[in-house]
Amino acid sequence: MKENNAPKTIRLSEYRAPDYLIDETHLDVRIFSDYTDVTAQLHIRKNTQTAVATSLELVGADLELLEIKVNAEPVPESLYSIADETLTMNNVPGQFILTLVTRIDPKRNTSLEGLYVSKGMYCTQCEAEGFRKITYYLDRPDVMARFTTRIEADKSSYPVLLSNGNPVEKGDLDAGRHFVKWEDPFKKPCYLFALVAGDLSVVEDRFVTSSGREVSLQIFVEPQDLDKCDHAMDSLKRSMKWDENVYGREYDLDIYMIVAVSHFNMGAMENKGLNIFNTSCVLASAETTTDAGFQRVESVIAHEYFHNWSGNRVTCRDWFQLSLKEGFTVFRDQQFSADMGSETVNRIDDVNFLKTVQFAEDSGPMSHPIRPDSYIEINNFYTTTVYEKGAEVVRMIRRLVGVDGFRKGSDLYFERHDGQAVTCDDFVQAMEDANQIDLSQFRLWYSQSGTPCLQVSSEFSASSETFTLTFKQETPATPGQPEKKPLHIPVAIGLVDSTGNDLPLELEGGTRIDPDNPVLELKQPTETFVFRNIKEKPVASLLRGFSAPVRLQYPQSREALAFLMAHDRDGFNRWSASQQLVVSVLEDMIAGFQNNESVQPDSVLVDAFRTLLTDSSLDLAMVAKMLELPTEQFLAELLPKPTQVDAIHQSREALKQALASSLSTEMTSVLDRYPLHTEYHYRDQDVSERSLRNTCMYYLMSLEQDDVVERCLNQFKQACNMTDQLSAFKALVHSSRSEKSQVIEQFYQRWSNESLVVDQWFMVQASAPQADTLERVKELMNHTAFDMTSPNKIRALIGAFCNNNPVNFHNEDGSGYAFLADQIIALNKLNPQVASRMAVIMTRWANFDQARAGLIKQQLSRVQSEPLSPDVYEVVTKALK
Ligand code: 0A1
Ligand code: ZN
Repeated sequence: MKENNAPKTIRLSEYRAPDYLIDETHLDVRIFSDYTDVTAQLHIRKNTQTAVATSLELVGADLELLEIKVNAEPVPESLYSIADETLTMNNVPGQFILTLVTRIDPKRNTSLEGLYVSKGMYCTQCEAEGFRKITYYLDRPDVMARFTTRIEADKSSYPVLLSNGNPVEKGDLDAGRHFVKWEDPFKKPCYLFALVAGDLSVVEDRFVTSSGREVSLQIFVEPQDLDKCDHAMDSLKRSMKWDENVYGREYDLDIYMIVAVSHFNMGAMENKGLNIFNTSCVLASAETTTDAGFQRVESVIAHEYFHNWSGNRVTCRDWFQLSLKEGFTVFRDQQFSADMGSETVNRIDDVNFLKTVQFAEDSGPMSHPIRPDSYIEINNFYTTTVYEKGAEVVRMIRRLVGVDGFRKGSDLYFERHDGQAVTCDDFVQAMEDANQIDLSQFRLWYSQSGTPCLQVSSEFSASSETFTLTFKQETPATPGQPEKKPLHIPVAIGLVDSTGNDLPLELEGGTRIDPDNPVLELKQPTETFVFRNIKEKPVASLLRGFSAPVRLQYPQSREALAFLMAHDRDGFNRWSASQQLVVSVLEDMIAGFQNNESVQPDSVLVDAFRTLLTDSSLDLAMVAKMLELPTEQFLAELLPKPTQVDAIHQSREALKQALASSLSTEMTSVLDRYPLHTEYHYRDQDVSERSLRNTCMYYLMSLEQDDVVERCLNQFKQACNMTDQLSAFKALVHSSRSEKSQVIEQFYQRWSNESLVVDQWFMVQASAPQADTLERVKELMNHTAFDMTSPNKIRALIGAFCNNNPVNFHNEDGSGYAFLADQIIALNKLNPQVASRMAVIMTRWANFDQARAGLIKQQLSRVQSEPLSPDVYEVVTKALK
């Protein structure tokens, strides 16, 4: 671990092409019980395009160098030096074979980068810079080599030995050992290297590509999970087909392997031909996985598969370009999920996430553009900005060039850059070249951070029959960017007449707006659009489908919102109107709370919700979404600062109860209309029914009346699937009913052997609003099922408490902050990546009142006084700047 002597800042402006290239990488990995030896044979050549240096600098971390040879000759110690994670060699030839033997200790590697052991299985994680923990290398994505990998291990403990590409040789060795040799025909950067050794079972299937090649599909899991692979396999086949149909992309190897591991820092990893997945993103069964879990598996399987083209065939030149592969691939997986289910519901979920998490990130001290210009630790930049805002930027390009234009652009991009390591600018250039358009102002979305605020005003003139919309855009200053330029913003709109129809849009001057894609393109700080032939005052529906990642400020009356909620042609904006209506009612209640008055919710909202619950012509999935109250975190992000933690919580609870009591008849009849399913199917209708029933149950449980509690207990006992069981479990545990301790015990007894269900058990308890939750969380950290080396467990218990339990985490006595700081300090040594993710929570101190802000900063300073990993160092230093 590098310690507090201010780790170096890496800058995009200082990018230089590599002086040396590696054409071939031959690895021989010999796994022994106490250590692993890696022999790397690297075919190195000077990069004639750029090279000035005659010394070669390789990077490595936590390695013991046992041997070093150039063209089979040992290198004398005087000709190389090792210092601070580098191996420098002077006077190397223009082309040569470098042989290195390094010894590593995977069993003691708790960082989960490089080669490590998860539940007895060896596996790797090399993105972004984990390969340097395996051997000294040019660990940068613009160095691409062809790899062969020979793995050797004890046969009975590690019968399965996997790496990228195709197996080309295998055999038995002395002393019960065996080996397998793999060859990957595609050159790749080392971050896509992977290796697995374990005792795994496999589920197999096949896929025939559009050109008729047969691909063998294999999912490797622990034997007890064999029955939980069907959904992942099915999702994989649908992803392969979809990428052929929608992007014309075919799979390129004979095998596609997925391995599930329980200890994993992220969701999954797209290593060429050998994806490694967090078990939570691959395993699914009716009994153990919720509908949301099924959805997550489908989208992560798709995401990693799509990387085969957007990431692997065409990769990133440097890590500043991360959004080139991640923004584009998230966009692709979002499109896929939309095509597999409800486009609108998927869009709502994605936007909700963006507005809750990314908007918060972009207004805090870690704010950065989707293409950052500097970093200390690249692992800190796997963010919602790079991923989700990056996807929004790609989505806007598609909106600007149209669906066909976008396909032309992506075809050109893949064709032009296949086998290369390129930049975000190359992607935009391909879109421009394929469509002959100018995206020069649009490029600012890549370099400018912060969420633009879009203020809109409107005016109807009956006499001139015009409707005028004025847009004013402004992006607030962010760290390192005091001045902002106006962005190119596509705003999809409709003007809705009193019967709910969209009016034809014609601007003064005669320009007609395409009725199939009605978009206004903003480029100036202020722009005005005058629509003519508008005979009655319309209701404006703005930013349909959330056409740009901006904060829209357009004050509309509650009646107008209720009208849009019922009539907007755009499903996303129907939902958005319902949320705005709820927020506006909550604002009244919060103000009341602060004056010690109890405010009843406006009848406009109660009536609108009644319609949702009773109108049988409405789409069930949409009804369920619209009835969901915004989370406290969403509200905290949206409402003025300092965040009124308690007022938000109490008012939201009060609103929930008021709605439950005014609409209890309608909600109870939903429970009757959609009784528990006796068989589980993951299909739209069933998912919507469960979602609506459980939402109503959640409202009704807030009243804590005996009949509902009885119903909830029955659902807990009788549910045939995890969605229904967990909903009932959560409603009970978050109530103040005495039955809950028994339910907590029963749930654990039933599921103690299912690690992913135990995660849910931790999560529900950690997010309980009751005042004793922190004590309970501390107790649970001593539970046999808790494991401080497992990121899933840490996220489920510590993460859920700090992220999903605002009233308790932000307790004004500071106990939540002190608890989090203790965990960051402990994790900093074990797993810097996870520690730094936890530290990010503390960067939001400026959003809170002085007392809380002071307490958070005190804890940040306490963390800062420790010897820190670069990961935590960067976050804490930026937070305290
Ligand atoms: N590229 C993967 C995400 C990933 C990133 C970093 C990791 O370890 C530090 C692991 C996975 C994806 O986008 O799915
Ligand atoms: Zn990705």
